[in-house]
Amino acid sequence: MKTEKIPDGQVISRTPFPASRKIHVKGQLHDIEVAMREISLSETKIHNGFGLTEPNPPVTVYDTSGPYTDPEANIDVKQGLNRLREKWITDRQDVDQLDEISSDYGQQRLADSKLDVLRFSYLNKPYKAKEGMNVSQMHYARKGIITAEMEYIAIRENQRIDLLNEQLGAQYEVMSHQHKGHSFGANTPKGYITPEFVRSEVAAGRAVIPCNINHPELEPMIIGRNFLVKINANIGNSAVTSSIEEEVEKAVWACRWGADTIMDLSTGKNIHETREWIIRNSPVPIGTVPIYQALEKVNGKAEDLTWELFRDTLIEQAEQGVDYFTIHAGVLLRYVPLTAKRVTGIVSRGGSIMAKWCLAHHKENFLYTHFEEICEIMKAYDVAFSLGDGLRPGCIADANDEAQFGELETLGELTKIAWKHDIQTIIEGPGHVPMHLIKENMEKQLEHCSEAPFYTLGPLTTDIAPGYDHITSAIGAAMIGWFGTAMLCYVTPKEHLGLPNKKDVKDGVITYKIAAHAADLAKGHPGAQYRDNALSKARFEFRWEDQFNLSLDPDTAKEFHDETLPADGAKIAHFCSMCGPNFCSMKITQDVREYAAKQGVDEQEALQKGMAAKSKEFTEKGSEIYL
Ligand code: IRN
Ligand code: FE2
Repeated sequence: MKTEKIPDGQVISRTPFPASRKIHVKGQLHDIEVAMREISLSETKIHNGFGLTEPNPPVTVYDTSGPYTDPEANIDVKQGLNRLREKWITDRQDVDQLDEISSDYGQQRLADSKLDVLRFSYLNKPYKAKEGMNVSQMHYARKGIITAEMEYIAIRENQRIDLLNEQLGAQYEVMSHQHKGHSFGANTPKGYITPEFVRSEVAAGRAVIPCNINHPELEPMIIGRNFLVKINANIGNSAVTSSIEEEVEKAVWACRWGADTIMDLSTGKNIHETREWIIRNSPVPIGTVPIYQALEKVNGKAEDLTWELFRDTLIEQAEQGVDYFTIHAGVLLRYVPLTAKRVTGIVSRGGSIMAKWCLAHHKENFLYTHFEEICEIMKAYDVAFSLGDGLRPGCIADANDEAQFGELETLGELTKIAWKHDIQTIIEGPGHVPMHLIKENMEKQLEHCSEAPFYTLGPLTTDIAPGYDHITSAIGAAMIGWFGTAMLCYVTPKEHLGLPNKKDVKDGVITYKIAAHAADLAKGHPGAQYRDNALSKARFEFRWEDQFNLSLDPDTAKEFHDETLPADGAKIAHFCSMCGPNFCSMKITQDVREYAAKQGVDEQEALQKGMAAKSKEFTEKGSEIYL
């Protein structure tokens, strides 16, 4: 067998973001340190002739990049990340550490494989709930317990520690951090998320915290419509083009640009090892579609799948630490004929596998008939359900049809069963849906699935732009996010065309960050707008570097600016190459304000005068817009 080379630290992206550093906020209820990113800003020059300046306080942002962007973090991919949750988990005293892996396949891999990846010493000893115990966050939440994970999330979601303290009379503190007492400008909506609010949302099933007890490396996050809208990035090899090494880097890369969760959709022969690598080195929750690996085990023959084999696969992956499973249990035998007249039939991979199995055996989907047994596995490790939309529409013509909504009703029925076992559950959604049909999706999901979080793939709002489907889908994603979808599954520019490369992954993630943030603004999430305000203020004051540093993708912003004005001086110039020095509206407004201050007239009056002057200048220069 070919041995995969273990990547050394060098291949993993570790560059910190410009003008940024990691800060850690200490918990109040638990011994936790919540990681965030702080962007420092330059001063504002006050134009009053005295050369005075005014400081701009640093901006703290939600950070998914994990320790990779922290130059002080000691990272060795051969060891995996620091197991920060391990103590939280063992302190609850409801888990046992097993002597060995209990899935047959996992044991076999361990015995057969000479792959370096299996050197992780603790791999042989996964955690599992003690007999009869349930270790899901929903279970704790319903018992009224605020876990360390919940407090972590409350601090993280707020971003603005000053407001949290003010509202709670608490004293959350930033550790090893010189700028105590943040203040972030006046025009930000006030609001806060408390640890108790996190608990109550999880208890109600309106939010989930994907956090397998065997993935102690993750930094807890929450998926729910009363929190920041999250995004998922799919990664996965194809046998031909990718190595394990590249897969780990792809995960780290996706997190760097803002992926809140990663789904490992790997297929092929080293799937177990690939997943181990990714989980051990991932600061974000990992999801999988276990039926893919089960299919691999029966050499791609869907009809050969059995419940026993699937069950073993679930245990194998749960013991590795997968945080959520896509389970296509809603693809019922009776729905399959409803897809016959569709333009694109069944487009879900998992959905088509289950449909094929159902038809071959003329039996009900075994994921449906064994659902309660699946629940027993989920609660022993705290794996969350992502109930798959195996019948989602694959084109505009098929949107909102009977097959799609029939399955959605079944997913609602399964949600109730999962909740009976206190299993955290999210619901997967479409797909391809034109804008005017999007709202109905959200309304029906809320109604049928009792407000369990919705997690959609886009939706793509048109089919005519292959090569640009990150955009066709971000339009739908922004809309459905605004309507209440909790997590958006990204689509890359390569969708429908090929396997995404590194650039595609970044483009997909940034595009979805935009959709998610646009939805957060529209929903009025407390704290969402302050970054916009800080960036706009920097833009207006021609603090170019600050504008780059506050942006989602500082590298590209700077690169584009450099393309036409590469000189260092241009980074302090009061114009850019778009309008040039004479026609910058922001410059004109500033001139007007200064003029008004000097003249002692009000801005309105000055504007009249100033605009008249500019109009004269414009006419004199020949009234050309593009010089
Ligand atoms: C998200 C919402 N609906 C589907 N998804 C994602 O699509 C799902 O979580 C998985 O990552 C991917 C492929 O799923 P299928 O094609 O097996 O359904
Ligand atoms: Fe599609």
